[in-house]
Amino acid sequence: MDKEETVDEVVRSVAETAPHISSGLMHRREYVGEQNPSDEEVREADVWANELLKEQITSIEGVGQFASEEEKIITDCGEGLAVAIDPLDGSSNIPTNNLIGTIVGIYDGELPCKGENLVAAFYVVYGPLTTMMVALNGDVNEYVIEERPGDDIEMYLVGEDLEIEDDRIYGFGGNKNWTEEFREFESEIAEDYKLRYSGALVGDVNQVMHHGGMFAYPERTDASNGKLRLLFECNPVSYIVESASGASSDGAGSILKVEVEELHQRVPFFAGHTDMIRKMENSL
Ligand code: P6P
Repeated sequence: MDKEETVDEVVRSVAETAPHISSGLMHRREYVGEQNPSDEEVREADVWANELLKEQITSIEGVGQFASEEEKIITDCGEGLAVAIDPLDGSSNIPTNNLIGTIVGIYDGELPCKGENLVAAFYVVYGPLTTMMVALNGDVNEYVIEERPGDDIEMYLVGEDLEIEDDRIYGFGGNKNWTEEFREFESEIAEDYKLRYSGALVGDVNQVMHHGGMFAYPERTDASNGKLRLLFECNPVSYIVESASGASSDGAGSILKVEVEELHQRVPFFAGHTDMIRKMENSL
């Protein structure tokens, strides 16, 4: 299988697994009393979704490494591309029935490696619909995933070659511990833009992909690298946003150029309309 075929197989495999994840959350809402490598409480759904996706992805020919936000170490599974996932982004939203998602980055390089090595990235949003936003070969396309009889799925193309052209909304996390500089920046933005913040990166970025605007989870006074993980969240989402003519930043420049020191590294994260990102970089 060549690299393109492997990428297509990873996308298809996660799309086929998505309806199982969505329907299997109901009885897996509770915490299991363990922490993930980022010292966050883990729900049964996090563990289960990770195992489901790991089994699927590591069995694909042409996938050589698998890494997950839920696992301390990288799994070697042959030769080829490296797949890094956040199996259930925003799982704390399950009890309140808010949006959650799955984030996948496909790297052509030895993990942990820079976002510049990404060859594809996509995320699933579990909401009123199950949708998938896929960045591949410079294009960003959105699909609705419909479960069909016999464990089959249909992927309906509902958004083709998406671009972030408007700038109407903003969603900034970590507000209890913002720096003074960021607080000033946010108060300027709040005058002109509509606030949309759900507590799940995939849901908030998906709004930016549709309405235009900016998402941020900046450094905090108690966490200089913010909260979001570079390899599993920020790199794949940045690849998608930049493929849609948007911009990403760690405050200084593209997330995809950030050096990687360790697997679960956190990074201050900004992504969205290019003008808003540049305005932020010039303000902070
Ligand atoms: P807060 C979810 O836990 C997550 O990792 C991202 O999906 C989301 O953007 C962020 O944390 C939310 O953090 O501090 O608002 O709960």
